[in-house]
Amino acid sequence: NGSEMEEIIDYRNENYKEPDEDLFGIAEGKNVIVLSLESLQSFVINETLDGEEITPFLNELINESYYFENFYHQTAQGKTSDSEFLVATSLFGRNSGSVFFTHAGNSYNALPEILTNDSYFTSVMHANNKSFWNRDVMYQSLGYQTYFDINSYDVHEENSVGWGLKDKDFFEQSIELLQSQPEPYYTKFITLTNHFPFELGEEDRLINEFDSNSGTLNRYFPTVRYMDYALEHFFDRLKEEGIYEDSIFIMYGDHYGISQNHNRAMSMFLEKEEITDFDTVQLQRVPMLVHIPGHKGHELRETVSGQIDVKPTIMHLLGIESKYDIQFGSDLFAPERESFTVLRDGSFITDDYVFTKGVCYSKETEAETDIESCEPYFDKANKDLTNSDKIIYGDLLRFY
Ligand code: GP9
Ligand code: MN
Repeated sequence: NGSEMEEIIDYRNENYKEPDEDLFGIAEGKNVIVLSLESLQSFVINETLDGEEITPFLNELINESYYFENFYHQTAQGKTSDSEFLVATSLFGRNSGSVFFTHAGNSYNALPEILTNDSYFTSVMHANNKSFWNRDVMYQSLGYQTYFDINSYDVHEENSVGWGLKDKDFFEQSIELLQSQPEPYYTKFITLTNHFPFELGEEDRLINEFDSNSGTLNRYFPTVRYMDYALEHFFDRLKEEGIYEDSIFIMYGDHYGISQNHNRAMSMFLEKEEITDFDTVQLQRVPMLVHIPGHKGHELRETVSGQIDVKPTIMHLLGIESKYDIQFGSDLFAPERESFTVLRDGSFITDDYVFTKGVCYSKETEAETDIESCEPYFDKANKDLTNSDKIIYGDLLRFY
């Protein structure tokens, strides 16, 4: 109702952070290419397996990008769809089920809608059935103009593995679709090959499997390596076609690929005695890159952040104010941003602490510490989640 919304607006205003003046509008009028990277977690970045880099292309690209090394996924059961929702709305998905199914009819004022109204052409490219995750319905609520689903791709046995079209073929076939769009465009790509159960043909295996008791973790490395290879090919093709220079790139891992069921194998790979609850939270980090061709200021950023922060970040890079938009994240580049993020299960992370399952951990010692150290953040963590939930359950943005 109205007064509930007033409170939420006040909360939003208190938490709003001004953008960095030097970056505000830096990508105005450029194409925006968003890459949702299936099941990619940060623990593989700049790591090797049997002496081979797992993500050689991304490791290089990170040096020419803003790379957020403490960026967390905030998804729950809605997996990819939760990540899409977080990025589009700067609201949290549900703590169970998927908001893509339960609240597809709400008003959202989502990023695609904002950009469509700002004369962008907005689309999603993903080689799956359009109704998967109820995308065909939800994408309309989010304001996408077009969804290039499996029917836009030539998919057959030879170019498929696991869940469907292989990433390299997906990107290759997407070039033509990109070129069919009016500029500037905002287009999100959702990759597929690095999806559980991480199947891959022998011809695409560029790195060994890991050797542990978990076939899942073992197979994860070759499929991550393949996705990295497909991305490299995509960037090469974008350069060849002259698309690269006129675009900016936002790339992130959508959610974890390796669940806690594989902790023993994971502890072998990380060379740790065991995977603690602290480690489990830290393993929820996913890569996040902002790559602006020709830009000189690219650097590593340590700010603790999450998918909730992507919407204001993109808006500000494109020169669009976000002050009057209801959001629970803040611009990753905002000079005054608070280094903080809350996960959907209520765990939260700051520069110095990790709170999870009722325990406060010091990042420095990785051990339990006084609960008092985490207490100052309890209220914010709780309000971020509950206010966001109120908006979704009450469809409150229809009043705004
Ligand atoms: C399916 C793909 C994978 O279209 O996005 O979904 P997920 O299982 O990761 O949520
Ligand atoms: Mn996914």
